[in-house]
Amino acid sequence: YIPKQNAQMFEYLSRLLIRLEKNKQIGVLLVDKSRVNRNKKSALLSRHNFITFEAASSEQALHTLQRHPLIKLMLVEEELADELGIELVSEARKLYDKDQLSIIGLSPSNSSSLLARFIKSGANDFLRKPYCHEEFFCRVVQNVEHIEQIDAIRRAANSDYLTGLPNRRHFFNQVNSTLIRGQASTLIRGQASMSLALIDLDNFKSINDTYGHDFGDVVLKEVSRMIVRHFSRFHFSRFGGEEFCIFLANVGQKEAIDLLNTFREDVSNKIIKSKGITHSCTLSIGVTSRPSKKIESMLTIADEHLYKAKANGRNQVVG
Ligand code: GH3
Ligand code: MG
Ligand code: MG
Ligand code: MG
Repeated sequence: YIPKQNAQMFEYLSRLLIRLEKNKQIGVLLVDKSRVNRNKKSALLSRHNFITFEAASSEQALHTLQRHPLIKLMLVEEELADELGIELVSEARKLYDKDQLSIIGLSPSNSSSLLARFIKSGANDFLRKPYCHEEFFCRVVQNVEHIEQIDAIRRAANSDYLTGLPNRRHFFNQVNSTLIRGQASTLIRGQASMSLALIDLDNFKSINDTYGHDFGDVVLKEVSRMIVRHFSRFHFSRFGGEEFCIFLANVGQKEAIDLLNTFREDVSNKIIKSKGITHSCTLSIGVTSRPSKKIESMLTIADEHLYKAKANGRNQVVG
């Protein structure tokens, strides 16, 4: 399909180019017991820049999915080398939600009930054989875009708009699942070490009052960048306003206080410049290293320590 008018043509081509660029990051898994058929589909998809993976059996398919997180779409034939396509779809669905992995079932047009069973087993879509190339690409792209849109929504829902840092909700989810997953067993035996720090900028209201809200925003963004640099291996978030929170898994009290003091000094030495304004800021930190199964109880203690840091004159870590 080639649009007639120049303007339409231009729009069509630029959308196509953007799509082709994005496809370079997207893996598609072709599950088909026939190598010839796999190769045909693979050649088609490669023409559109997709990264293709192939599997003949259900077992191979699940293995490949596990090894390659780039795979966002799986095309499944009705009969595979070891079991039926719909069985693979059900198994894959137990491991990957519809918003993580799109699945398209492929089947001859005379078996409508099979197409329905693909959907019931968890496929997002199906394709009747024989299909033309254009239909093939429409379905592939539509399902890939669906995953991308959900990804974009998820990213927006999990991050703070001003600083780009994970927001409070995302932070809680991440830390709670870390606590449930890994640490739960060692925690019960009293072996886990972990620390939680609450960071609050000092006299931030007066920075806003003196230099304006925009400069305040610049300060928040700069401090956020420094948090990313110092604490990349941990979970952190913009907790609200001018407060940040860091969860240091497998870090005990002494190491936590050292790391936080290094960060605190780095911030206080940083000269922040924007639109002719030059200023530096300090921050206070409350930290607790008493492990708990509930992040909420660690937060309460960290907050008490933060209060002490403020009362003691600010620009310090209290643990
Ligand atoms: P303390 O040292 O006791 O923490 O004093 P403070 O002035 O930092 O504390 P306070 O809680 O009184 O003030 C926090 C200020 O942070 C008030 C609020 O306007 C400002 N703030 C919160 N969110 C933002 C933001 O997104 N941008 C800017 N520029 N300011 C913000
Ligand atoms: Mg505050
Ligand atoms: Mg305050
Ligand atoms: Mg403050």
